[in-house]
Amino acid sequence: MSLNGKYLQGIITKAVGGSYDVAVPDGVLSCNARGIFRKNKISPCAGDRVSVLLEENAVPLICDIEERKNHIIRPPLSNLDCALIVSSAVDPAPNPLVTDKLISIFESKEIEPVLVFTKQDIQDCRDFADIYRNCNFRVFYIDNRTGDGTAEIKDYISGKLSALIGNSGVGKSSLMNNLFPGMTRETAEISKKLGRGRHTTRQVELFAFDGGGYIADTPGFSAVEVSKYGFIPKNEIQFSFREFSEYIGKCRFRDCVHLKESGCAVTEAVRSGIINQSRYQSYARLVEEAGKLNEWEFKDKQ
Ligand SMILES: Nc1nc2c(ncn2[C@@H]2O[C@H](COP(=O)(O)OP(=O)(O)O)[C@@H](O)[C@H]2O)c(=O)[nH]1
Ligand SMILES: [Mg+2]
Ligand SMILES: [Zn+2]
Repeated sequence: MSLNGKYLQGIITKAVGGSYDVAVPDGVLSCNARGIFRKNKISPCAGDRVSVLLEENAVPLICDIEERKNHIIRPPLSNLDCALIVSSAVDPAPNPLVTDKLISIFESKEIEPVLVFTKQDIQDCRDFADIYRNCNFRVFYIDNRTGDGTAEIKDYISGKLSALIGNSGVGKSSLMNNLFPGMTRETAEISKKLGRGRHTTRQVELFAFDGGGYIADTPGFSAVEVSKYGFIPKNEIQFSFREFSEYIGKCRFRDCVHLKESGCAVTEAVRSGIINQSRYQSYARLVEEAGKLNEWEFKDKQ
């Protein structure tokens, strides 16, 4: 049967300079994209679900992009189910504010934040991890030297589209190597041997699990540039702290932002120890930062 003129459904696994790898049921096609996307300022990116037109003697052509469930601009990724926020117990130590900011942004995009802790063999950070477990986030511990914990996380992310996020040195490449035996991602040791810095830039690429699902290996996805991933309006930040939800709406003032207001159910829960202090401090910082951004925007428009 000829495939000429047929359309295939697939997912973009790699996008480099106008050329796209699309995983289709029988393999991976190297594709171009219709000019209309560029004209409409839409860049097809990894994670996009697309329709590819096959024609004789022509490069397969991406004709249609399914509506995105969510999208991140830097690194460009669409349709994420979950964000694996990787922190190491030490070197570098976990950062509560950065962690909470990332969680907040992913929650606002309806991407499930999942916490992954490495280097427990060097230092214990269970107290920090428990803050998140108590808020009902999934928490995984990985020992990248032995591979302990890899099977559990693989089980959880199978069938989903996820991305590894975290600062340089937390063990993302080591985890990829453990998830895909036989694959060799460049870890800190290898970079050193090759005389390169840690920040070797690579393209975003999705790697397929045998049981379905993909993981994005995203070197550019560092926690340092967290503000680039998204911006949440000041009044909406409260909704991205899931443990606040049962208190929101119960404050004396309807427009309460849960900072200094009297009769605030959220700050009351913080005082009585139900809401974690460190999480609340991050919330207050994010609101403060968003307030400044709002002000600047406002000034711009005057
Ligand atoms: N002891 C220990 N070292 C780890 C663990 N995970 C990663 N490392 C080390 O931490 C360093 C940074 O790891 P790498 O995978 O390159 O981190 P990346 O920058 O996030 O990709 C390397 O020297 C790894 O061997 C772990 O669970 N335990
Ligand atoms: Mg790495
Ligand atoms: Zn309140």
